Amino acid sequence: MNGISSTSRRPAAQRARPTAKASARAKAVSPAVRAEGARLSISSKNYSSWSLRGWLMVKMAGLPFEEERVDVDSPDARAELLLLAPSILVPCLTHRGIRVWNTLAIGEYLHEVAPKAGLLPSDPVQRAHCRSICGEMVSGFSAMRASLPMNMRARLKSFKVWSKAQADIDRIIEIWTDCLGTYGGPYLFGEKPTLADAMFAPVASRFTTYAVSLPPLCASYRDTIMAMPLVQQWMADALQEPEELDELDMDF
Ligand SMILES: N[C@@H](CCC(=O)N[C@@H](CS)C(=O)NCC(=O)O)C(=O)O
Repeated sequence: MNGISSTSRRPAAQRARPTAKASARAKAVSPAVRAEGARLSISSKNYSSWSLRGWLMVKMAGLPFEEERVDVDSPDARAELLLLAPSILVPCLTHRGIRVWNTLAIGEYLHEVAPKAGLLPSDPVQRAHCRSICGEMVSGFSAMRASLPMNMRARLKSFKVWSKAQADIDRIIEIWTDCLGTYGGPYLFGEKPTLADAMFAPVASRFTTYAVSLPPLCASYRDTIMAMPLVQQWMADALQEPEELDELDMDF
């Protein structure tokens, strides 16, 4: 076992059926772009927050792709992963012979190949806002990421949030409140999910896992994200995963 597997080998019954929304998203990608199959390397669906972000972005772009599961702890898999992503990190997208790693770069690449998918808002002011909060997610919130690692299966009712993580949470509440108030929800930039929602989806999962106290508007946004069919689809796979990590206090 080399640690890399492809979900395309799953029995048909386990594959998600295309929904009307998925077909609409697929139409946002031109036939030429669709024809040249894409691969996305990801790791654990229960623990890997960056994998979830990248996977949501590719799904939202409507680009057909194969998932490559990578066990980042296996030396063989790490060697193969190095061939896929110079950073040895997941996610990494390969499409038309182009490799893109780093989730923000993947999102920007997808916006280029599927401009009609609405991954970024069409209004330039909103687009700049969206890019800013995506960048903030990628480069910030290290205390929250370290002390509340994503663990989609877990539910902790009385988790003590330490002050530095709470400061990160407060800033996220500020970002969400601002976006939902300005653009009217239910997603951060209005009626359709954008890259920003993919970026913050693992945060919604963490807030659910650790029962983080939120104002009603943000709690409702958290629930909207957790109820998204794509997030539910990912969650169903996460629940099936055999891997368990004892050290919950790591950023994975
Ligand atoms: N900022 C990077 C973060 C990617 C990242 O940290 N990925 C983790 C998984 S969630 C990883 O590949 N870890 C592998 C390792 O540490 O060996 C991105 O945007 O893609």
